[in-house]
Amino acid sequence: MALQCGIIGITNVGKTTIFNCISNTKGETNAFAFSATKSNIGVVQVPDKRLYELEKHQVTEKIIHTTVEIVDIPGF
Ligand SMILES: Nc1nc2c(ncn2[C@@H]2O[C@H](COP(=O)(O)OP(=O)(O)OP(=O)(O)O)[C@@H](O)[C@H]2O)c(=O)[nH]1
Ligand SMILES: [Mg+2]
Repeated sequence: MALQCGIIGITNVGKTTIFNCISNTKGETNAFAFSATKSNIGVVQVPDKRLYELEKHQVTEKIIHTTVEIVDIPGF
């Protein structure tokens, strides 16, 4: 895991909506303030074409792309 980041902000501004767009996990969105009580944790894949160029110079058994862990934190 290369990087972790959190989405923070006041309640009902669309944090979970953004989280659902970018991560592989789906959190519950709601039109009511303070609806979320738990954080949602998801992983974003970070494909990088440059790894294939590097592999031409240094052959590897497997190419593993990095990921970013993203945490959707309940609103303040
Ligand atoms: N008009 C509009 N509504 C939005 C947008 N993004 C989210 N919403 C709506 O706003 C409401 C709250 O969205 P959430 O993503 O649940 O907000 P949140 O910040 O995660 O809320 P908490 O977890 O309770 O803090 C939902 O009804 C969404 O459909 C947007 O860009 N525009
Ligand atoms: Mg939320």
